[in-house]
Amino acid sequence: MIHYQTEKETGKLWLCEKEFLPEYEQKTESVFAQCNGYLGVRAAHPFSLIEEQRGMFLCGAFHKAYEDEVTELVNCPDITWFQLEADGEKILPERASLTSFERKLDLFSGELVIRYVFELSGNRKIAVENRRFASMEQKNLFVQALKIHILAGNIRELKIKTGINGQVTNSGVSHFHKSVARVYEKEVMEIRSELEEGTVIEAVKCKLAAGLLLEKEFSLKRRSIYGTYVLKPDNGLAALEKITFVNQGENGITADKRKEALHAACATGYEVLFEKHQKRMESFWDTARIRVEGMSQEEEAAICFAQYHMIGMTPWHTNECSIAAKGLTGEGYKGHVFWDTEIFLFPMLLYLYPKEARRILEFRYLGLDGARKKAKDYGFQGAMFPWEAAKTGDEETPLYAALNIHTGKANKVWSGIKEYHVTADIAYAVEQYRQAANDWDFMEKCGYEIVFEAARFWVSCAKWDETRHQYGIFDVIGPDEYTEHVDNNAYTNYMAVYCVKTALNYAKTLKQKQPNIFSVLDWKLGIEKELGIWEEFVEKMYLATPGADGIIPQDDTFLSKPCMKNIAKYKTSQIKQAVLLDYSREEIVNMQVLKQADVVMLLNLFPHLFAEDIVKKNVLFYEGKTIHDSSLSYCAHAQACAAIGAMDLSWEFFQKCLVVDLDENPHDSTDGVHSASLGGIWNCLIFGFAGVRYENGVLYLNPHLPNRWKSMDFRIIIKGVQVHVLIEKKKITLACEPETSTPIQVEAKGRSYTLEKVLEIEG
Ligand code: IFM
Repeated sequence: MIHYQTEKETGKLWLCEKEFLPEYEQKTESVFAQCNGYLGVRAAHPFSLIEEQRGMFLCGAFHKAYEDEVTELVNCPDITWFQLEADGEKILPERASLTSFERKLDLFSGELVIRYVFELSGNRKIAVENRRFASMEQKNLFVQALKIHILAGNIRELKIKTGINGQVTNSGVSHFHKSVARVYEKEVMEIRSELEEGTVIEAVKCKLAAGLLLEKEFSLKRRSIYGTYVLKPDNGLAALEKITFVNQGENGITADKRKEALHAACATGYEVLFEKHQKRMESFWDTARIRVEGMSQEEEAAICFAQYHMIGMTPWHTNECSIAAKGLTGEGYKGHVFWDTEIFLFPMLLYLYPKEARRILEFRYLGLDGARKKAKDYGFQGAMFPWEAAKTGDEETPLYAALNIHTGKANKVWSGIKEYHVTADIAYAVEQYRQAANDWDFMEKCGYEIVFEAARFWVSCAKWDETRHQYGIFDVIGPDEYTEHVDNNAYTNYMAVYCVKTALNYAKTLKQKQPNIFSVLDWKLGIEKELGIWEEFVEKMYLATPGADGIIPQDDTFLSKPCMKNIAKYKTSQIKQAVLLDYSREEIVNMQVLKQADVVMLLNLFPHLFAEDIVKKNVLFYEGKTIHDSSLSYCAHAQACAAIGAMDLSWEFFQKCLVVDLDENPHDSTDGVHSASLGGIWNCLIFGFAGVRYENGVLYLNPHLPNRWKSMDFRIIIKGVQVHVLIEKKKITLACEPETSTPIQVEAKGRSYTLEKVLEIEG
């Protein structure tokens, strides 16, 4: 069940919180956050609340506070706080004085609107409206408006205090070693907050939008600066607009330029700035919108919610940072980047915004040195990409997790050391990108090197298995994190072989057709002498095959472990990872129980790897053993079940993944939205329900629409051509927008077609 209400009006789709519910505060702050890829601001109330967890995060602004701390995305000085007094009476959102309330997010524009009606002493009543957005048109701008309307009684003066509060921390850890605040021209407040490597500059200007300004004064506090504005309502109305210019470092933007930008933005004002921002948002939606005939308003909102956040977490401006597991909406996972990005979030970018997809891969290219160092540190060759990345290619996974409250000991985190598959996931994304974007320039500049270095890593970590007379990859963690230290995890081995095969194909083709490029790469990496061993790896690596019962073993020992008899208890539990309350980690590792999709992920990435009946058997078999304790699991299963035509199950999982961030549990998403799951919603829609797959120059369409849906309408971009896809129960229509001179090969319903302009496939 979705916790929020939805409302539709022309051009708007609102996600609404209609009741004042402090216990949901931290969740709603994440869910309703304003993000533009450069900055992300949690949707806290303007007024202080005990339950609040204010936060502003800038893409790539990482810092490590102390030696034994982890590098994390820094919580930057807050700009959303306001204090309001009406004739000396403080306004606080307490239930007693609050007679009406709503906080709502327009999923199309990303505007947040918070409205309160307060009853004050002496039968006075005021309405307060706070609006804000993170500009997509000017990435440095965060724009807010506070409007006060007197509904009853007489109020002579409204005192509004607001500014920049640098007394913020990441859950108690302070990152800025220095903070300098000042006021320019008696109107622009600024704080420069210094990290070891970089500065965050926030400059604020407030503009009177209604009423009369009686007084204005500025005050400095330790690491904060405030302006107090005393307003006389005019016709019962007073309003202030607050524009913030946020910048990482100077980057050529001097104090004068910041002031200039603020003056210009203030002169333009909230409404016009918003219109411009909205236009940019509309252009995103023109490409991204998925229209489904037959879905409920809640489903539509949940899908738009997923896309809204994906748009907001994408770095549109740089390749120097990537997308974190919580986007820019919270401190969770320290702002780190996981395989979530390349496997769950990357597909939407690839098929809708290929330029940005390229940047995501360039980020990994820029991190190659860190990945090479990791490989070397562990005795391997090539590049071993970090399981958790921050700003570089260095491994950032903490070595120990939180203390076990019963033993007082810290649990060792093995994923940074053993979850190798991320290296193949990145290479997989490169190959997907090359195929769908046809971007050979990227391959020359970055792609070949990523794939070659990844291949060298895989070859170097394979070991000869005397019993099997094959190579194996030992002691790893696959995607299922409840199964540690296993040999020959099927997902890992298949992905590794795919990576090395891809590298080998490129190396051979380059050598033959573009020897100059090959020699430059060979000179840099020394790969030619290794091609023989790559070949041997591909031929002799052990790849699990289905047993007599059709089941592909997840790893060498999985199928010999005992089953968990009471698994149903945990599959249906409202508490995430409840299984860890009853079983120790060692016990779980030694049972047939999965946290999340593993073999099922492999089948999602390679739907044609096995015969249909084998795929079906394995999806159902492994789902039965999966607790779905990771937010990455429901979407993966929704997609996999759709692909095998298990539509009831698919629907059940789809409903669950739609509400991963929106459900009624107030404790979910408090430290940020679940990016991978949001990406997985898109993947389920496009790859699962619409059955899209672009492989080796062919666009495959094998739709499985949910029964209650009549049609699905969306766009994808293939080799630079935008294809408008309409899937109806008995018909698929494809139209190139505009008409293309590069025809696209299509395969649907067992037949081949060529798409040039419009293609209608009946049946
Ligand atoms: O990458 C995931 C992992 O697969 C499961 N635990 C959470 C990580 C970040 O989302």
